[in-house]
Amino acid sequence: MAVNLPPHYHDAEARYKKAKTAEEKLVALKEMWVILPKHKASEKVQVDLKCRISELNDQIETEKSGPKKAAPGTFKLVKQGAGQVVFLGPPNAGKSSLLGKLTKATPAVAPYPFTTREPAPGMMDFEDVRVQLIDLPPVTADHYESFVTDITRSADAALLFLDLADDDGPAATLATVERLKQSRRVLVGSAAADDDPTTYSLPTLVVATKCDDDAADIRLDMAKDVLGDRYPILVVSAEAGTGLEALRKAIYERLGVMRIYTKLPGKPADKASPFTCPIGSTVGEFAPKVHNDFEEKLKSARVWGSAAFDGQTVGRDHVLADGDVVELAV
Ligand SMILES: Nc1nc2c(ncn2[C@@H]2O[C@H](COP(=O)(O)OP(=O)(O)OP(=O)(O)O)[C@@H](O)[C@H]2O)c(=O)[nH]1
Ligand SMILES: [Mg+2]
Repeated sequence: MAVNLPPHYHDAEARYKKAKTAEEKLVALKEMWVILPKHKASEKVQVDLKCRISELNDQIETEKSGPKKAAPGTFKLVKQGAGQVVFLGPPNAGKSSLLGKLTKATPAVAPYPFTTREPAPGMMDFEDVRVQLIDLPPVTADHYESFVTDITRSADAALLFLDLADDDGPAATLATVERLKQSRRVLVGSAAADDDPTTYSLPTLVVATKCDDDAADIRLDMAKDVLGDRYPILVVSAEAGTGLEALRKAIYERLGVMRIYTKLPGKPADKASPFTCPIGSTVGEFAPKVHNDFEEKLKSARVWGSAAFDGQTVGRDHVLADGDVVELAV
């Protein structure tokens, strides 16, 4: 969709291009953000601006915090599957244990805090899709690995851990939320309007772990008092295997994506490996996922499922639904 940008947006963009320092660039980008009309047609530009503003903020912060320490690990995790979900929470809450239960990964698990030091990915199966889960070192008021800032920027959702075997569990979980906020990562329960370009909002589910503990119920009530209804809460036990299937489903649903199957003319649909795209995507938005060329060259599509009748020819603006089968034509 074309975006009509007001002339003073281009003036601000010119200032951005001329800017020499990160601070000057940031000022110009923030002006562009304020001027940019916020509607569906400008969504791509909004995301791009937010990314650049956040990166510059991080860059300025790192520069201010002094000379770089001997190359602390930067972790580039290639996104795979229907979405990327990061594990955030206090130490010893059972993050790595859960990763081991939901995926084939074999992270270190230990009965003491600060066991996990580096990001550890694993792929979780849910029906016919896969979701990438990333276990991270714990986040507390005093312990924060700087790479968490980068990894949370690229993630699609977060699991926030609550330890039901620890009396301090609710307070420790809140401390994680507050520490992330300091690094402009805001964990949100519902898709609230996100007007602040300097922060990243991550759709979040609370995972209350170790529900096999004798006093888990009492602590869960305490946690509900503290957290209110900010986040959906899923109660699990990695040890007893409780609640894991419901959690898989909730994680997939938190991603806000739908499954689309493709087919070639005259052939049956490929039901083995669906594509995924944001709920509400149109044919025109979905097509480039299959091949970049479709962005320009797509002429029409036939749709089975959400169309008025099976195999109906539809245009780029047809809104797809979960489970649709699509045949694309150039
Ligand atoms: N009772 C019980 N214990 C659990 C459960 N899940 C994990 N644990 C125990 O809790 C301890 C910490 O587990 P980890 O998975 O290492 O916790 P973590 O959150 O990854 O810890 P850090 O890496 O230090 O942040 C271990 O002793 C686990 O055996 C559970 O469902 N029930
Ligand atoms: Mg761990």
